[in-house]
Amino acid sequence: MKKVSCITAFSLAITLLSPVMCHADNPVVQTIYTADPAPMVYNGTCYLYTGHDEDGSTWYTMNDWRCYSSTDMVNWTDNGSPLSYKTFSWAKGDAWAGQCIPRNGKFYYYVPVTQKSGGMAIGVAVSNSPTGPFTDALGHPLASTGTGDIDPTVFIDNDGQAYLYWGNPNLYYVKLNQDMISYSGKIVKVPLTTAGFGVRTGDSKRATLYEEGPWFYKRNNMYYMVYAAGGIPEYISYSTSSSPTGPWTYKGVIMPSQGRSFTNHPGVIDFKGNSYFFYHNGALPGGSGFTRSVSIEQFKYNADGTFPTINMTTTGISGIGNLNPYVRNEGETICFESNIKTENCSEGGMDVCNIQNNSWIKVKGVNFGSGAASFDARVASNTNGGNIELHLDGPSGALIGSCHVNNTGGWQTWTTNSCNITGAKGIHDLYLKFTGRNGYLFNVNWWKFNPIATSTK
Ligand code: FUB
Repeated sequence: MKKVSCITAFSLAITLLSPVMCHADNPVVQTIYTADPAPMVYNGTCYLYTGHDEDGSTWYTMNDWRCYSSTDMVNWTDNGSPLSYKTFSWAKGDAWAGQCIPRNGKFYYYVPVTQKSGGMAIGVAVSNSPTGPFTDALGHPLASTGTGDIDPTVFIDNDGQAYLYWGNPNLYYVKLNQDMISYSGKIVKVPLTTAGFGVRTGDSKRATLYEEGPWFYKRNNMYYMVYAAGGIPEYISYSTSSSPTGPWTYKGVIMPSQGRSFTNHPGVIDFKGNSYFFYHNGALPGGSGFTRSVSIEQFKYNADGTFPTINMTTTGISGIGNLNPYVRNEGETICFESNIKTENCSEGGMDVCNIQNNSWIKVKGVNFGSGAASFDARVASNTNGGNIELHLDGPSGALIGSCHVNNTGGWQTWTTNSCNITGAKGIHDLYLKFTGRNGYLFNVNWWKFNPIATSTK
């Protein structure tokens, strides 16, 4: 296993900030920098596709996309990287903002990349699974105008017609064919009228507020185009239409400019009866316009379908339902964490790695019901190991059990360890707090509690 050096300014800052950040649930991912959120609802799960700003970036240094999933919107499972610019043989870099959509049992992921021949273009990758891996569907770009071919957004209307919009500074669209990997007709350049996209002043090149990052969808027969607006720093505005191809009417600002990132990028979904607004900022330690992080806010549409103003928070959102501790839960299912990383696991999926003394993982809203009797964890260690301390409601909250981990003979040599649990009843935030000596202690693949046996009469 390749150990990532995580004793960096980033990790140190996370650790130092832990006392104040331990009640925050935004940003969604703390193990890496993420950007350009693209949520997708499929089969009762919300998949969150993101871009990935490399540590220490001073430009949009982005090599792959990442995928997270959740059924409760607060505990997110890290599914690793489903797609890289390297998947496209004709691309040489710049895994910028994309969006994935399901159709006919397959998943189509539209992304911009820089071509080996120069200039950016829109590619499409396909997979049988929402978590990938995705393969290049065409072996060449799907769409290219030669100018600002970035930030594709895709939507399938009730009549089955799919639309792909994209672009900066122009806004283009095509009508995708049923196969989702070709289109009919020409690429259409949307007229960026001031009635449709607001008035920009002081910029001789742009008359309207539209900048980039469009997010296109329909709700209650109204079509929405939500986008990054206004230049530097960007804010999020939107326009609506009664038709999927406009004309558009400018509706105003949703999220004003805030935070340390001068770009922002929207993603909007309804999930399990709630509405969610995804965006990015520079909220993690070391965060900036090139080291961004995805966050989520819950909101309610106004009665006429317009947006309220949505501000960035670190508190985040309430979860939907509770997490069941009596089934296998992935170590990389995380609400918030301090000083860990994730990596590909030899047993499939991902595992939690680079665990050090006092690292912790918060899992929110765990329902222990009438009580837990014991705890199992799938662990591996190439050093002296350490302990998994199980605390309620805080990293120093009530201790309900402690599970020792020994050297297992390798970072990917897995064994299941168990320990007794006392005092875990009802609903709590669970903290897996890791203790031991210096250096990396052990890795965690999954964990599971076992309930107190109840008599069956
Ligand atoms: O992440 C790279 C670029 O920054 C995206 O394509 C834009 O939307 C902006 O977020």
